[in-house]
Amino acid sequence: MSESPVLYDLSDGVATLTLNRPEVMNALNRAMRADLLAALRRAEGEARVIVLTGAGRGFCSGQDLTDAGDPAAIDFEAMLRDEYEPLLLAIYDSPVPVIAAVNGAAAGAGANLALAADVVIAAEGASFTQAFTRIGLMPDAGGTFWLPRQIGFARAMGAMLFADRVGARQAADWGMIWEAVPDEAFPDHWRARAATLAKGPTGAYRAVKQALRASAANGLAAQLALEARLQAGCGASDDFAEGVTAFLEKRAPRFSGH
Ligand code: T3D
Repeated sequence: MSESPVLYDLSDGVATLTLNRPEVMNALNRAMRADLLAALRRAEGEARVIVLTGAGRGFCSGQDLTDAGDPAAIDFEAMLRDEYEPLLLAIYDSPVPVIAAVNGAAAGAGANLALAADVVIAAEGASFTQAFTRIGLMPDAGGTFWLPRQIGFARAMGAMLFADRVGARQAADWGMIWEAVPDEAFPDHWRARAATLAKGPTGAYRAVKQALRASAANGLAAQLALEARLQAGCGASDDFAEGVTAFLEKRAPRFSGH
């Protein structure tokens, strides 16, 4: 039996989802999309943080260009709506933080899958390429949503028109990702970051995600009202009580995630 296109590991509250088609730089075919969605659903029920990463030397090379048969027969709208959109929304709406640990090339929908995560940590040897126009397509998988917000309109436009490979260091300097880490330090580094979030106040993280996501559409008054409502929830949590107690007792907090 062939190996699953997405490997799943749950350990100490961290669900690690590894895209596992290294021979094609983890290109997304239908089976991988279905497996990834199932893995995300499973993880959000049992993990306190989710990590997406890639097997081998690539993160994800986007749509499997050998998967679709006759390109003229592809129903792009249906495929994006039925297979990509649920994946991207599952990451965006996930109740626990999602880290993309980008170990190598991320291209096309693979780049935008990474950018959908809450935190992107990349090895310095990794890169992000809006490869779509190289094959006569426009960016999809949320790229036209994320990029102008993350790096501004001019850089987003350039990245999409020229389809240049943007190295991890530059991506970090531009604000496209959280951090670029030397290759040799990368595996230990993202694991340490994931462990930190897995031991943190999960409800507060959920509120952070909700508030930041909503800020893209809200005016100030609506955002202030949302903050007040979400903070009321955080204030009623066990984790807030534990955080304050730990502070007063001058010790590290032990957050339960409740
Ligand atoms: O159906 C639709 O098309 C609609 C949806 C579109 C969404 C999209 O994602 S469109 C964009 C699709 N992706 C790309 O255009 C990226 C294509 N790949 C690359 O640009 C490069 O491979 C990478 C930058 C990712 C990595 O470059 P490099 O030099 O490190 O590796 P490589 O030698 O190019 O690739 C290694 C192997 O993976 C190679 O196979 P081989 O020659 O060893 O047998 C290559 O053909 C294969 N591979 C890489 N990307 C894909 C792929 N095979 C299938 N699909 C791929 N996307």
